[in-house]
This record gives sequence, C-alpha cells and structure tokens, in this order.
Amino acid sequence: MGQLGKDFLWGGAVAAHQLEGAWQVDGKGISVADVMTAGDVNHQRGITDGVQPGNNYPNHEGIDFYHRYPEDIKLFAEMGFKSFRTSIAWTRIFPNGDETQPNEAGLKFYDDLFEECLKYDIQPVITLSHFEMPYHLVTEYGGWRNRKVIDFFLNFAETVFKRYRNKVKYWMTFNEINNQANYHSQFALFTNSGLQIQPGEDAEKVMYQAAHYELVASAKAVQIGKQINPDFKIGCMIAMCPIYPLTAKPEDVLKAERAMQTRYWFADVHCHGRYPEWLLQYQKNQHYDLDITADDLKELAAGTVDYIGFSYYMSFATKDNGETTLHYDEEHDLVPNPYVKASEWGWQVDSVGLRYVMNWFNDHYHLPEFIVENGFGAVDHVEADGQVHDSNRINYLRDHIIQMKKAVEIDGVDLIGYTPWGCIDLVSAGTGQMSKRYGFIYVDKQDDGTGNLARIKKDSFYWYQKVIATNGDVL
Ligand code: BGP
Repeated sequence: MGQLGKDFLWGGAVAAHQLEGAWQVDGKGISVADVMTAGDVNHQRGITDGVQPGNNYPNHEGIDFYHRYPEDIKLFAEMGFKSFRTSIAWTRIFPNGDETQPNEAGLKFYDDLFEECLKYDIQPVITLSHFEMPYHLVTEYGGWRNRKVIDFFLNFAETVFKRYRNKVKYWMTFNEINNQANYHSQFALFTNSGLQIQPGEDAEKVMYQAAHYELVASAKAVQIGKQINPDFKIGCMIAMCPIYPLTAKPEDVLKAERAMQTRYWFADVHCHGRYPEWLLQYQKNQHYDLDITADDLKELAAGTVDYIGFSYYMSFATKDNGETTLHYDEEHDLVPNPYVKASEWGWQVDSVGLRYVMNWFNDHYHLPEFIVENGFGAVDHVEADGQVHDSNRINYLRDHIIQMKKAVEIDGVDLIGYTPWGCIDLVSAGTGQMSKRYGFIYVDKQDDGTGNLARIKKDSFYWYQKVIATNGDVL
C-alpha cells in the first residue's frame, strides 16, 4: 500500500494575476486578467479594455504580493510548506508577448521570489500560463486562434526555463486548459485562449483550433524544457470536475461518459500524445477542417507530460436530453446532484469525488498526479476576538485529504503533492471578488478595494500546520 512519502509536497497555490498586483510596475505589460472587471451580481466577470485610469479592476492591485512576498513566504514556511505553486506573469517577462528580448526587471522579480522560497526549502511549482496571456496578443493576433502565438509562447517558456533551471524543478504549461470545453463561456474562452468570438463564428470550432495550437505549444515546451534540464518535471493542468449520470438509466450513463470525454480529451493529448478517436470522428461529423499538420501530430506524440496536475473543487451531474448525437454542451447539460450540498457559490461539494478522479486519472493515464488546486471559497469574517474561525474550510479540506489518502494508501495512486488553492486570500478568478476567500491567511482587502492589506492567520493556518507536521496523520 502506498503512503504519503516523506518528501510529499504539501503546500499552497496561487496565480500571479490574482495576488501580485503591481500591474504596470517595472515594465509589466497588460494581461488578459488586467482587462477583466469585478463580478456582477451573478458573479460573471466582464471583459473591457481595462486600461482606462481609475477602473477598480481587482487584479490591478491584488494583495500587493509583488512587494510583500517576503512576509507571505515566511508565513507559508511557518505552516511548514514544502512547495509553493504560483505562475510567472507572462507580461512581466514579455510585456506585449511578441518581443524577442525579455524584460530584465521581470526576470529579476521571479529570481528573488524563488530564492525567498528556497531559503525555507520551499519548492516553487510554476505555471507558465495561468489566465494571464499578454492582451497585445489578443488585440494584434486574435489570441490562440493564431498559430504565430505558439512561437511567442515558446520564446517565453524557453527564457524562463533557462533562467530558473537551477531554482525550479516542477512546471506546468496551461492552467485548466480544458475550461474552454465549455465553448459558450466567454470567461473560459478569454482566459484560456484570449478568444473573443465574432458574430457568425462557430465558437466550438474556434475553440478546437485554439486548443490545438496550445497543445502543440505545450508539447514543444516540454521537449525544450527537458533539453534545458533533464530533471525538470513538466505537467499539464486540468480542471477536473467529474460528471456523474443523474440516474442508472443507460441513456444517462452514456451521456455522462460523453461528457467526461468532452471535458477531458485535453488530458488524452497531453498524456497519450494523440487525439482520441471519438473526437476525430466528432470533428469529421461537424466538417471541422482544422489546421492540424502531420508535424503537429509528431510534436504532440513527442511532448507528453511527466505528471497530471489538476484542480478539484466539485462534481457535476448530467442526464440524457434525448439528442442522438451524444453531444455534451456544458452550458445546458448539467443538472443538480441531489446527493451533495452546494457552497454559497453553487459549487457541489463532493470529497469522495476526489478519490474517484484520482482513480480515473490513474486508470486512464497511469502517471504521477499532483493536486495543484483544492479549496473552499467562502465569506470569512474577522470576529470580535480579531480571529477568523473558518471551521467550514477546515472541514472541507479535512474531508478531501481523507479521500486523497485513501486513493494513495489503498488504491495505489502515485501522488506528488497537494497545494490547496488560494493559500492566502486573493482575487477570485471567476468573480473578481476578494470576498470569495480560500486562504489559511486572511487579507484585509474588500470587494470595493478598501482595506489595509494586513495579514491575519485563520484557524485553518494552525490546523494545516499540524497536518503538514504529521504528514497528514493528524487531521
Ligand atoms: C480555478 C483557477 C484558479 C482559481 C480557482 C478558484 O479555476 O485555476 O485561478 O481562481 O479556480 O476559482 P474562483 O477564484 O473563481 O473561486
């Protein structure tokens, strides 16, 4: 039976655009995250030109991690972190994305940040593209619908692989690359691929083409990375929300199976190095004559990943809708699961689902796994005693760690590490809110931008400190 090894990478996860702030400091360019508004009442974020003065764009200031990271990394070390996942903001290194020479001030910032981590024996775990591609690549090239963006991304990847080859071992290419499987979601298309669908365009077809170029870029980046440092471990990053059939009715089971294929074919390409047959057939049925060359397919086969990084928050359910094409449309085909409870943001909490997906990934790809996001977004309050008593978050994480341990100790899954999302309060990607908090550390910043950015250790800070100190034995 497997155990959580002594070098199990307990840690926490963030993303540059959700906490660094300093959005135009030291030469940084405008990223797609910088032109996203805060959430409206339905928590839907808008996309605008964001660069107008005076707009309260939550990503612009974040929690000022850019200047305060020594204090925050010290707090992570106090919890006992062995790893810290964050992203390199592409626009700190190449402000517009299509330059040939990098911005030295941006490279220096991450040199200093990684050195601060290594000072405490905390391994940086780095995402190359986390919803923050240069906005210039969107306006000038149309985002990932343009094959040229592959080379711009590879220039960025090679630059940072070389610069940090002795400081970073664990990398991943595109954060939640499969969110865009929901091709109706403007948020997913824009943050994953910088896509803005024009009137009359087939969003699904444009998404397949953009995803193809990203997958080729990922495969080529893996090969480049391994040439720079053969010890690199380069993973993919999949948003994993399993989709269960609502009933045992065969048509519901068939629908759920196609739903899983539709959301996770990206992992097939990342891990097997080829497209699944069902998708090739589907694209043929749809007469999608995509720009996929023989050389592309060779690159996909040569650039498979070393591990499966994934986020896990919730599970979904679906049921047969009478269509014969089996086509799964995430916007319309999800139904509530009566057996699980939802958070105040409607996310269906399902800790057993974590054990399910760890087995699903193991069965499909049999690669090491890394849970690089898991967490409970909730409104926290600083009580009269000056503390934040976040027992709901402790209960959520405890339940998920229990299932995670079963998948390792009973089912034999090879798990590299666990980095709960938003280990310090930061800006919600989906809603632009600070009030949807995930952290072990509270940050005094509110949705309207007010607050003094003070950090407060929540109850979960001390709980997680004990979890790490006992390697997951004390929960
Ligand atoms: C994932 C993203 C993270 C983070 C997380 C929580 O989709 O990879 O960047 O945002 O979700 O979601 P939210 O911030 O919308 O609550």
